[in-house]
Amino acid sequence: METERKEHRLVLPVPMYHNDYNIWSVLKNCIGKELSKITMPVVFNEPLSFLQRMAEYMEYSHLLRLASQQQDPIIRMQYVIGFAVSALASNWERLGKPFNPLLGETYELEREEFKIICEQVSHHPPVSAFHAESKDWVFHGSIHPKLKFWGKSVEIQPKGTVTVEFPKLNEAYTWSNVQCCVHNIIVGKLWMEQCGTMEIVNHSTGHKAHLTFKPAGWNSKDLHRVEGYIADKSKHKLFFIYGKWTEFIKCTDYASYEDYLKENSHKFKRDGDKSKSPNDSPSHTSRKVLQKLNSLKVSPFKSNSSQESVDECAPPDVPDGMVPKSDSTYSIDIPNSVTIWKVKPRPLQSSDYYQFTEFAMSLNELEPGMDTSLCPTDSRLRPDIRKLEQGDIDGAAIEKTRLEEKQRDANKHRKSKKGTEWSPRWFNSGINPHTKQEDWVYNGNYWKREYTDNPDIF
Ligand code: CLR
Repeated sequence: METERKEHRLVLPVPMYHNDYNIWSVLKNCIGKELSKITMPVVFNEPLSFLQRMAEYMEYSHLLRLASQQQDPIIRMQYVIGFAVSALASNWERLGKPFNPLLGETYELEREEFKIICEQVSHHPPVSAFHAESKDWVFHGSIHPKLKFWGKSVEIQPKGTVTVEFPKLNEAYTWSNVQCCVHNIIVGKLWMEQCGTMEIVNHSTGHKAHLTFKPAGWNSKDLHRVEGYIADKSKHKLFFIYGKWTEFIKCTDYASYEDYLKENSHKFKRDGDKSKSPNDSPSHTSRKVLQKLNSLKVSPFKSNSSQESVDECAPPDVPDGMVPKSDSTYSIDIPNSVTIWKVKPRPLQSSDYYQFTEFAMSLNELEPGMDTSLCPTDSRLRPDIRKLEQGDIDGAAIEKTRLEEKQRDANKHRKSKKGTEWSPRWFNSGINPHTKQEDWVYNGNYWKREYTDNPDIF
């Protein structure tokens, strides 16, 4: 399974075209529409399909290998948490819209440690399914991004569950991703946050991780913050988890966290009494400590009662049109903490290349040999995405329209003929054995590389 280490491209062929179009002029006509029905001018796109964007979940897949190597189920859970949160990191500042996958479009990626196959299994509603595997783990799921307009912001809920399996350990974990909110769609600069609760369940041992992705909140002090705990099956909290989905995830045993809370409330009083320096005025210090404590206390203690309120992407306390700044001066470090995951810095040129990570830069690369091996429905062969990548915006727009019309005609044709309904080629609809819910199950055939009777979608 493990393939040799290859060099991948580090940058796209040309820098992006920076547009100053107003996104609202397009979106105002799209209220209530399904994400797949929103057609935006290509200048709002990034040169990747949503299937490729899904493959970005894999950037830190080594965490799954580390998880599978642990004897202790709690440490395994820590790495699975690290993986689940790290999978969202590449979304930071990525405000280009990936191309809607065409029905039947596929995307494969083979790397040293894993291979993944993604397929657009349904167009209305848009559902993308994926299945990744390595020698130690399997990771699969499906995503149906659901769009909701909230006035000045848009909320995107990635409906669907994802599952990690460690076959040798006979263990499975499932969770659902939190929603993503894009703000300032009418005026100002777009910015994004991920909010809500994520519950990661180990179906074999009953351990659960309960994570809260916080809204930026007052003063943006909680921007990108994630907090929560790991509990055993009798709901005893064992570990405290904290970090930012854009930067890192750490954990410490729950007792150390509780001690830290107590100690810092004393410190808060002492500092208030003694501090003399002007920059460290009592009110300044106590406000800082208070902020810290508040931020720490919110989710773990109120998690059950406040679940509903954080689940909805409330309007932010950030002023309209403004982009909140992450406050890196205020970073908590609780004794006995271990870092589970840390983000890789973005490449230097990232802002000229759609804010891509190094991993994203490589996803649409046509590697030597792919011309003969690749399935003809692969996203890399989409002419509209390729043209945008090469900076040919007009060409990309023409191709995009052509492909969308071609897809519409094919749908009409299938509807008019009985017995020609679409069925996905690599996934079957079925029941997820762990959640007992409907899911898309990989049929195991893609990597045989027998690509015959390919639908003509490009
Ligand atoms: C976020 C992480 C989730 C899966 C997911 C689903 C839909 C994606 C979203 C992620 C990130 C933001 C996204 C969105 C679809 C469109 C939107 C790429 C990857 C971009 C920013 C376009 C916004 C334009 C609107 C204002 C219409 O697990």
